[in-house]
Amino acid sequence: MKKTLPLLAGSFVLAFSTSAMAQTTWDLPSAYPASNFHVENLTTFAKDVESLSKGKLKITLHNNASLYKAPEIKRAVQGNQAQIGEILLTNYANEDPIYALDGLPFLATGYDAAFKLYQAQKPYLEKKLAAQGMTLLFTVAWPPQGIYANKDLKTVADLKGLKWRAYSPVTAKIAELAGAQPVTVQAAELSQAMATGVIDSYMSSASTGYDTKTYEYIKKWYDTEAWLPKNAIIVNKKAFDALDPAAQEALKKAGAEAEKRGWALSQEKSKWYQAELTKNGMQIIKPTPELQSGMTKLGETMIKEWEERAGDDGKAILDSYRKM
Ligand code: PCA
Repeated sequence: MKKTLPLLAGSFVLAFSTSAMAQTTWDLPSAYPASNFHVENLTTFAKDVESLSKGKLKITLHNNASLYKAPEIKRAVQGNQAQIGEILLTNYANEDPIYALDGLPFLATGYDAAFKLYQAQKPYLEKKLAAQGMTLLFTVAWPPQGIYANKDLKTVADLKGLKWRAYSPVTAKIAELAGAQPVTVQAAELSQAMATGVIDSYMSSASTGYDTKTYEYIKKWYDTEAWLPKNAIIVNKKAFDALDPAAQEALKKAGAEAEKRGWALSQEKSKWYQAELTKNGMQIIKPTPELQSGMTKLGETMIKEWEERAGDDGKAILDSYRKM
Protein backbone atom coordinates (compact mmCIF):
# COMPACT_ATOMS: atom_id res chain seq x y z
CA MET A 1 0.00 0.00 0.00
CA LYS A 2 2.65 2.41 1.06
CA LYS A 3 4.57 1.79 -2.12
CA THR A 4 1.70 2.33 -4.54
CA LEU A 5 0.83 5.76 -3.19
CA PRO A 6 3.89 7.63 -4.43
CA LEU A 7 3.72 5.70 -7.68
CA LEU A 8 0.13 6.75 -8.20
CA ALA A 9 0.95 10.35 -7.41
CA GLY A 10 3.87 10.12 -9.81
CA SER A 11 1.68 8.83 -12.63
CA PHE A 12 -0.79 11.65 -12.04
CA VAL A 13 1.94 14.20 -12.39
CA LEU A 14 3.16 12.48 -15.52
CA ALA A 15 -0.32 12.32 -17.08
CA PHE A 16 -0.95 15.94 -16.23
CA SER A 17 2.30 17.18 -17.62
CA THR A 18 2.01 15.18 -20.87
CA SER A 19 -1.45 16.53 -21.57
CA ALA A 20 -0.34 20.05 -20.69
CA MET A 21 2.59 19.69 -23.07
CA ALA A 22 0.40 18.39 -25.87
CA GLN A 23 -2.11 21.18 -25.63
CA THR A 24 -2.30 23.62 -28.53
CA THR A 25 -4.08 26.94 -28.21
CA TRP A 26 -5.51 28.72 -31.22
CA ASP A 27 -6.83 32.26 -31.50
CA LEU A 28 -10.18 32.78 -33.21
CA PRO A 29 -10.91 36.42 -34.07
CA SER A 30 -14.53 37.37 -34.83
CA ALA A 31 -15.79 40.84 -35.69
CA TYR A 32 -19.17 40.49 -33.97
CA PRO A 33 -20.32 41.09 -30.38
CA ALA A 34 -21.24 38.60 -27.67
CA SER A 35 -24.98 39.16 -28.28
CA ASN A 36 -24.64 37.92 -31.88
CA PHE A 37 -25.84 34.43 -32.83
CA HIS A 38 -22.65 33.70 -34.81
CA VAL A 39 -20.62 34.37 -31.67
CA GLU A 40 -23.02 32.29 -29.59
CA ASN A 41 -22.49 29.46 -32.08
CA LEU A 42 -18.70 29.91 -32.04
CA THR A 43 -18.67 29.77 -28.25
CA THR A 44 -20.31 26.34 -28.37
CA PHE A 45 -17.97 25.30 -31.20
CA ALA A 46 -14.89 26.21 -29.13
CA LYS A 47 -16.21 24.20 -26.17
CA ASP A 48 -16.93 21.23 -28.44
CA VAL A 49 -13.43 21.31 -29.93
CA GLU A 50 -11.89 21.27 -26.47
CA SER A 51 -14.00 18.37 -25.23
CA LEU A 52 -13.85 16.32 -28.46
CA SER A 53 -10.06 16.72 -28.61
CA LYS A 54 -9.85 15.82 -24.90
CA GLY A 55 -8.21 19.14 -24.16
CA LYS A 56 -5.56 18.84 -26.86
CA LEU A 57 -6.86 21.79 -28.81
CA LYS A 58 -8.16 24.88 -27.09
CA ILE A 59 -9.70 27.72 -29.07
CA THR A 60 -9.69 31.22 -27.62
CA LEU A 61 -12.48 33.31 -29.10
CA HIS A 62 -11.86 37.07 -29.46
CA ASN A 63 -15.16 38.73 -30.34
CA ASN A 64 -16.22 42.23 -31.42
CA ALA A 65 -13.13 42.88 -33.58
CA SER A 66 -11.01 43.00 -30.41
CA LEU A 67 -8.07 41.16 -31.99
CA TYR A 68 -8.42 42.19 -35.65
CA LYS A 69 -10.84 44.44 -37.50
CA ALA A 70 -13.24 42.59 -39.82
CA PRO A 71 -11.37 43.21 -43.10
CA GLU A 72 -8.04 42.14 -41.53
CA ILE A 73 -9.07 38.72 -40.28
CA LYS A 74 -8.49 36.81 -43.51
CA ARG A 75 -4.92 38.05 -43.84
CA ALA A 76 -4.26 37.26 -40.18
CA VAL A 77 -5.28 33.63 -40.75
CA GLN A 78 -3.33 33.45 -44.00
CA GLY A 79 -0.20 34.63 -42.14
CA ASN A 80 -0.91 32.31 -39.18
CA GLN A 81 -1.08 35.23 -36.71
CA ALA A 82 -4.48 33.72 -35.98
CA GLN A 83 -4.79 30.00 -36.67
CA ILE A 84 -8.55 30.13 -37.23
CA GLY A 85 -10.84 33.07 -37.95
CA GLU A 86 -14.36 34.12 -38.82
CA ILE A 87 -14.71 36.24 -41.97
CA LEU A 88 -17.63 37.82 -43.77
CA LEU A 89 -17.02 36.46 -47.28
CA THR A 90 -18.45 39.47 -49.10
CA ASN A 91 -15.96 41.76 -47.31
CA TYR A 92 -13.38 40.36 -49.74
CA ALA A 93 -15.43 40.84 -52.92
CA ASN A 94 -12.75 43.00 -54.56
CA GLU A 95 -10.16 40.26 -54.19
CA ASP A 96 -12.04 37.61 -56.13
CA PRO A 97 -15.61 37.28 -57.45
CA ILE A 98 -16.09 34.04 -55.49
CA TYR A 99 -16.23 36.13 -52.29
CA ALA A 100 -18.85 38.46 -53.77
CA LEU A 101 -21.35 35.79 -54.77
CA ASP A 102 -23.49 35.49 -51.64
CA GLY A 103 -23.60 39.27 -51.26
CA LEU A 104 -25.41 39.83 -54.57
CA PRO A 105 -28.96 41.12 -54.21
CA PHE A 106 -31.79 38.78 -55.18
CA LEU A 107 -29.69 35.91 -56.47
CA ALA A 108 -30.62 33.66 -53.56
CA THR A 109 -33.29 34.84 -51.13
CA GLY A 110 -34.48 32.68 -48.26
CA TYR A 111 -32.55 29.98 -46.38
CA ASP A 112 -33.12 27.10 -48.82
CA ALA A 113 -31.84 29.07 -51.78
CA ALA A 114 -28.93 30.44 -49.75
CA PHE A 115 -27.90 26.93 -48.73
CA LYS A 116 -28.07 25.75 -52.35
CA LEU A 117 -25.95 28.68 -53.46
CA TYR A 118 -23.45 27.68 -50.79
CA GLN A 119 -23.26 24.14 -52.19
CA ALA A 120 -22.60 25.49 -55.69
CA GLN A 121 -20.03 27.98 -54.40
CA LYS A 122 -18.23 25.68 -51.99
CA PRO A 123 -15.76 23.79 -54.26
CA TYR A 124 -14.58 27.09 -55.78
CA LEU A 125 -14.31 28.73 -52.40
CA GLU A 126 -12.28 25.81 -51.08
CA LYS A 127 -9.98 25.98 -54.09
CA LYS A 128 -9.42 29.70 -53.75
CA LEU A 129 -8.70 29.45 -50.02
CA ALA A 130 -6.40 26.45 -50.55
CA ALA A 131 -4.33 28.47 -53.02
CA GLN A 132 -3.87 30.98 -50.20
CA GLY A 133 -2.84 28.33 -47.64
CA MET A 134 -6.19 28.05 -45.87
CA THR A 135 -9.05 25.60 -45.53
CA LEU A 136 -12.76 26.22 -45.18
CA LEU A 137 -14.15 24.66 -42.02
CA PHE A 138 -17.78 25.83 -42.18
CA THR A 139 -20.10 28.70 -43.03
CA VAL A 140 -23.24 30.19 -41.48
CA ALA A 141 -25.67 32.57 -43.22
CA TRP A 142 -26.83 35.87 -41.76
CA PRO A 143 -30.58 36.46 -41.72
CA PRO A 144 -32.09 38.20 -44.79
CA GLN A 145 -30.99 41.75 -45.56
CA GLY A 146 -33.40 44.69 -45.45
CA ILE A 147 -33.11 48.49 -45.53
CA TYR A 148 -32.84 50.63 -42.38
CA ALA A 149 -33.89 54.25 -42.95
CA ASN A 150 -35.90 56.99 -41.27
CA LYS A 151 -37.18 58.20 -44.60
CA ASP A 152 -40.35 56.94 -46.30
CA LEU A 153 -39.11 54.71 -49.09
CA LYS A 154 -41.63 54.12 -51.84
CA THR A 155 -39.25 53.60 -54.75
CA VAL A 156 -35.50 53.21 -55.26
CA ALA A 157 -35.39 56.92 -56.20
CA ASP A 158 -36.11 57.69 -52.52
CA LEU A 159 -32.66 56.32 -51.61
CA LYS A 160 -31.08 59.29 -53.36
CA GLY A 161 -28.87 61.40 -51.11
CA LEU A 162 -29.02 59.05 -48.11
CA LYS A 163 -25.81 58.67 -46.10
CA TRP A 164 -25.61 54.96 -46.64
CA ARG A 165 -23.47 52.68 -44.53
CA ALA A 166 -21.81 49.96 -46.62
CA TYR A 167 -20.16 46.84 -45.16
CA SER A 168 -18.86 45.46 -48.47
CA PRO A 169 -18.06 46.55 -52.03
CA VAL A 170 -21.46 45.17 -53.06
CA THR A 171 -23.41 47.24 -50.52
CA ALA A 172 -21.42 50.31 -51.61
CA LYS A 173 -22.34 49.59 -55.22
CA ILE A 174 -26.05 49.53 -54.33
CA ALA A 175 -25.66 53.06 -52.97
CA GLU A 176 -23.85 54.17 -56.10
CA LEU A 177 -26.53 52.77 -58.39
CA ALA A 178 -29.29 54.33 -56.28
CA GLY A 179 -27.65 57.75 -55.93
CA ALA A 180 -26.96 57.42 -52.18
CA GLN A 181 -23.58 58.24 -50.61
CA PRO A 182 -21.76 55.11 -49.48
CA VAL A 183 -19.62 55.18 -46.33
CA THR A 184 -17.88 51.93 -45.40
CA VAL A 185 -18.36 51.15 -41.71
CA GLN A 186 -17.89 47.71 -40.15
CA ALA A 187 -20.42 46.35 -37.65
CA ALA A 188 -18.20 47.08 -34.63
CA GLU A 189 -18.26 50.82 -35.41
CA LEU A 190 -21.84 51.05 -36.63
CA SER A 191 -23.49 52.34 -33.42
CA GLN A 192 -21.01 55.16 -33.26
CA ALA A 193 -21.50 56.04 -36.94
CA MET A 194 -25.24 56.36 -36.33
CA ALA A 195 -24.81 58.30 -33.07
CA THR A 196 -22.53 60.85 -34.74
CA GLY A 197 -24.70 61.17 -37.85
CA VAL A 198 -22.05 59.85 -40.22
CA ILE A 199 -24.71 57.58 -41.69
CA ASP A 200 -28.51 57.58 -41.68
CA SER A 201 -29.32 54.35 -43.50
CA TYR A 202 -27.96 50.92 -44.37
CA MET A 203 -28.81 47.42 -45.48
CA SER A 204 -28.36 44.51 -43.13
CA SER A 205 -30.15 41.86 -41.12
CA ALA A 206 -32.46 42.30 -38.13
CA SER A 207 -29.63 40.63 -36.22
CA THR A 208 -27.21 43.53 -36.76
CA GLY A 209 -30.01 46.04 -36.07
CA TYR A 210 -30.42 44.34 -32.71
CA ASP A 211 -26.68 44.09 -31.93
CA THR A 212 -26.09 47.77 -32.68
CA LYS A 213 -29.33 49.12 -31.12
CA THR A 214 -30.17 50.69 -34.46
CA TYR A 215 -33.70 51.42 -33.13
CA GLU A 216 -32.21 54.24 -31.07
CA TYR A 217 -31.36 56.11 -34.28
CA ILE A 218 -33.38 54.67 -37.15
CA LYS A 219 -37.07 53.84 -36.95
CA LYS A 220 -37.87 51.80 -40.06
CA TRP A 221 -36.69 48.52 -41.50
CA TYR A 222 -37.89 47.58 -44.99
CA ASP A 223 -37.97 43.82 -45.14
CA THR A 224 -36.68 43.29 -48.70
CA GLU A 225 -35.16 39.82 -48.03
CA ALA A 226 -32.53 40.78 -50.58
CA TRP A 227 -29.77 38.24 -49.83
CA LEU A 228 -28.20 36.17 -47.04
CA PRO A 229 -24.45 36.77 -46.82
CA LYS A 230 -22.33 34.19 -45.04
CA ASN A 231 -19.64 34.16 -42.43
CA ALA A 232 -16.98 31.53 -43.05
CA ILE A 233 -14.70 29.92 -40.52
CA ILE A 234 -11.30 29.47 -42.10
CA VAL A 235 -8.22 27.69 -40.82
CA ASN A 236 -4.52 28.14 -41.57
CA LYS A 237 -3.43 24.96 -43.37
CA LYS A 238 0.00 24.73 -41.73
CA ALA A 239 -1.54 25.09 -38.28
CA PHE A 240 -4.06 22.38 -39.16
CA ASP A 241 -1.38 20.01 -40.50
CA ALA A 242 0.62 20.46 -37.30
CA LEU A 243 -2.23 19.13 -35.14
CA ASP A 244 -2.28 15.47 -34.22
CA PRO A 245 -4.86 13.41 -36.14
CA ALA A 246 -7.25 13.16 -33.16
CA ALA A 247 -7.33 16.93 -32.79
CA GLN A 248 -7.86 17.35 -36.56
CA GLU A 249 -10.83 14.99 -36.36
CA ALA A 250 -12.23 16.85 -33.35
CA LEU A 251 -12.00 20.14 -35.21
CA LYS A 252 -13.74 18.76 -38.29
CA LYS A 253 -16.49 17.13 -36.27
CA ALA A 254 -17.14 20.23 -34.17
CA GLY A 255 -17.09 22.31 -37.39
CA ALA A 256 -19.68 20.13 -39.12
CA GLU A 257 -21.95 20.36 -36.08
CA ALA A 258 -21.46 24.12 -35.85
CA GLU A 259 -22.47 24.53 -39.48
CA LYS A 260 -25.74 22.66 -38.93
CA ARG A 261 -26.48 24.38 -35.64
CA GLY A 262 -25.53 27.81 -37.03
CA TRP A 263 -27.82 27.71 -40.07
CA ALA A 264 -30.72 26.54 -37.87
CA LEU A 265 -29.98 29.20 -35.25
CA SER A 266 -29.85 31.94 -37.89
CA GLN A 267 -33.26 31.00 -39.20
CA GLU A 268 -34.80 30.52 -35.75
CA LYS A 269 -33.50 33.78 -34.38
CA SER A 270 -34.35 35.83 -37.47
CA LYS A 271 -37.98 36.20 -36.27
CA TRP A 272 -36.85 36.76 -32.70
CA TYR A 273 -34.58 39.63 -33.77
CA GLN A 274 -37.45 41.21 -35.69
CA ALA A 275 -39.66 40.95 -32.61
CA GLU A 276 -36.97 42.62 -30.51
CA LEU A 277 -36.69 45.46 -33.03
CA THR A 278 -40.47 45.96 -32.93
CA LYS A 279 -40.47 45.91 -29.13
CA ASN A 280 -37.92 48.70 -29.20
CA GLY A 281 -39.97 50.94 -31.48
CA MET A 282 -38.79 49.92 -34.94
CA GLN A 283 -41.42 49.71 -37.66
CA ILE A 284 -40.98 46.64 -39.86
CA ILE A 285 -42.32 47.47 -43.28
CA LYS A 286 -43.20 45.30 -46.25
CA PRO A 287 -41.70 47.14 -49.23
CA THR A 288 -44.01 48.56 -51.88
CA PRO A 289 -43.99 46.54 -55.12
CA GLU A 290 -42.19 49.53 -56.73
CA LEU A 291 -39.40 49.54 -54.17
CA GLN A 292 -39.06 45.77 -54.35
CA SER A 293 -38.96 45.65 -58.14
CA GLY A 294 -36.52 48.58 -58.25
CA MET A 295 -34.20 46.79 -55.85
CA THR A 296 -34.55 43.59 -57.88
CA LYS A 297 -33.49 45.55 -61.00
CA LEU A 298 -30.38 46.81 -59.21
CA GLY A 299 -29.71 43.21 -58.28
CA GLU A 300 -30.02 42.10 -61.90
CA THR A 301 -27.47 44.70 -63.00
CA MET A 302 -25.07 43.52 -60.32
CA ILE A 303 -25.54 39.83 -61.07
CA LYS A 304 -24.84 40.54 -64.75
CA GLU A 305 -21.67 42.42 -63.87
CA TRP A 306 -20.63 39.59 -61.59
CA GLU A 307 -21.12 37.03 -64.37
CA GLU A 308 -18.90 39.04 -66.68
CA ARG A 309 -16.22 39.34 -64.05
CA ALA A 310 -16.38 35.71 -62.87
CA GLY A 311 -15.98 34.18 -66.36
CA ASP A 312 -16.23 30.41 -66.88
CA ASP A 313 -16.12 29.53 -63.19
CA GLY A 314 -18.92 32.00 -62.53
CA LYS A 315 -21.01 30.51 -65.28
CA ALA A 316 -20.43 26.98 -63.97
CA ILE A 317 -21.40 28.01 -60.43
CA LEU A 318 -24.61 29.72 -61.53
CA ASP A 319 -25.52 26.81 -63.83
CA SER A 320 -25.11 24.28 -61.05
CA TYR A 321 -27.00 26.52 -58.58
CA ARG A 322 -29.91 26.99 -60.96
CA LYS A 323 -30.18 23.24 -61.51
CA MET A 324 -30.45 22.51 -57.77
N1 PCA B 1 -24.68 41.86 -40.59
C1 PCA B 1 -23.32 42.21 -40.92
C2 PCA B 1 -23.12 41.63 -42.27
C3 PCA B 1 -24.41 41.08 -42.71
C4 PCA B 1 -25.32 41.25 -41.58
O1 PCA B 1 -26.48 40.86 -41.52
C5 PCA B 1 -23.12 43.69 -40.96
O2 PCA B 1 -24.10 44.45 -41.08
O3 PCA B 1 -21.98 44.12 -40.91
